[in-house]
Order: sequence, then structure tokens, then C-alpha cells
Amino acid sequence: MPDPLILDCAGHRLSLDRPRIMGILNVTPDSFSDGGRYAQMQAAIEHARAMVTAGADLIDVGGESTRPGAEPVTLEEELRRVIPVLSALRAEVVVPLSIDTSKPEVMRAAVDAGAGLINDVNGLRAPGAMAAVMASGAAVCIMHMRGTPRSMQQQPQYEDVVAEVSAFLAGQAAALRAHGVAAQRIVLDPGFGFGKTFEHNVALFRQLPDLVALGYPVLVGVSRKSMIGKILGGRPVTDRPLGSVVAAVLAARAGAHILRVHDVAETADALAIRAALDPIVDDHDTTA
Ligand code: HH2
Repeated sequence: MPDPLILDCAGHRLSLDRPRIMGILNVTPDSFSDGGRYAQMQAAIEHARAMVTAGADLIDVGGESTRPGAEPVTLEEELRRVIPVLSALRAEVVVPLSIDTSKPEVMRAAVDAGAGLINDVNGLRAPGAMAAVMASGAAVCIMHMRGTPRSMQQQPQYEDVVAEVSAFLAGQAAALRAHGVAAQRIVLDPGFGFGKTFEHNVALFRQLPDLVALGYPVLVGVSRKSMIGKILGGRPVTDRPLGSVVAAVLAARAGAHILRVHDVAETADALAIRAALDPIVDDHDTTA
């Protein structure tokens, strides 16, 4: 059985004995083009530093928006957005860096620039993506998505969303293992909001323990997503932090190992309270 307690991010061994926080660093709209390049780069580094100070255990750098309907970004543009940031962050922060990409070329360049985790919302379905992971020493997050960001919210349908998502993730993990990728390098993610209706997202969240039972670390990304807004009566994205933090704590209680969030400080506080006071667990963290 895989050991879920360590994630090997290209030699940087991250213990998953408690829920870990992945801070989101988006370098998307018009990033680093010409004039504003240096200023935006500095802002990105400052934001990453602040997230680490606030309790982030990983920083996820993304150069392509995956919002529903988002237009794809060219390879050159994505490389231009993320590689300088990763190279700079490598010297600036001590936590492992993650690259949020589906392109094998970006995966390879990002690992060379210092990324220790490849976070693929496309679940390694692109030709060459599996090979890029195998050839690297990096960990990988395999996320489930139905379709592409452009098309994924056009009436997604499943017979049994939990079973289908689990089968896809288990199959991709097995393919990696068969090619010699260690279990300690693999993370699974059901992909909230990626080709799923609100009801699909709720079913997947409520049944997170089924995914955890596959034996690999599980990453949950619900921060500020529409499912949080919908539960809260149509809240705009700016008013979703508290709902997002509560959902992160619930995911941790269900056994999720990594929480991908925008609001790092608030999530860290909430997890600390949970670790100290949750009456349902019997292994309280008393180190605070
Ligand atoms: N969600 C987004 C992007 N990357 N990666 C993983 N593993 N899991 C997720 O749920 C996930 C992800 C959503 O992306 P986007 O809508 O572009 O916004 P943001 O990156 O600010 O969350």
C-alpha cells in the first residue's frame, strides 16, 4: 500500500502528517509582458513570500487560467509567464514550488527551473504529459476534468460521478506506477468545478473519504469557486473567503491532505483551531 505520509517533491520531502496548504499564485492576465514586467514579477514574489509567512506549505504557480470558457494560452506565452517566476522563487522561498500546467513542455521547463510538483488539471491526458512526469523527479497532482476549460461546463453528465472520477484517477495513478513512478510522488484531485454540475461537486465533496481510501494523498481545491458562491445564495467571488475556509476545514476532516487556497492566513488559522479542538479526532495537535 502506498505510504501517504510523505510527498517527494523532487527530493524535497513534504510530510503529510497534517493537512498542508497550497497557496495559489496566478501569473495570468497580461503577466510580465514588456513594460510592467519587472514590477509584476516583484509583486508575484512578494505575494508568494507573504503566503509562506502566513503558513503556505507549497506555492502553486499558474500561467494559464482554467476558468470555465477560458481561452488557451500559447506555449511561448505560458513559458514566458511562469519560468522567470519559478526561477526567482526558487531562491526566495523554502517551500516546494508547484507548476499548474497541462503542457509537457512547460512541465519540463518548470522542473528545470525548480518546480517540485507538477499540477495538471488535465490529469496527464495530453500526449507526452505522462512521459514528462516520469522523466522528472517531481511529484504530480493528477486532477480529473471532463472536457476542456472551454467546453467543460456544457451539460456534464455522469452515471455515478464519484465512481467515474475515482476510476479515472486510480487508472492514471496505476499507469504512472507501472512506469516506475513511486507512490510518494502521486497526489489525486477530483477537480471541483471542472466539468461538473453543482450536484456533482457536492457529491464528490461529501464522498471525499472514498477518494482518500484509494491510498494516495488527496488535494482539494474549492477556494472561492462557484459551488461556494451558490451555497451562499449567489455570493460574488470577493465575498467567498469565509465559506472557502470552512470548506477547507471540512475537506481536512474528511481526510484531504493538501488544500489549494487563496486565503492562506485564514485557512492556516482555521486548521490550527481544528487541530487543537476538533472533538471528533483523537490525535490532537498539542504543539501550538
Ligand atoms: N483549480 C483551479 C486551478 N488549478 N489545480 C488543482 N489541482 N485543483 C483545482 O481545483 C484547481 C487547480 C482553478 O483555476 P482558476 O479558475 O484559473 O483560478 P485559480 O487558479 O485562482 O483558482
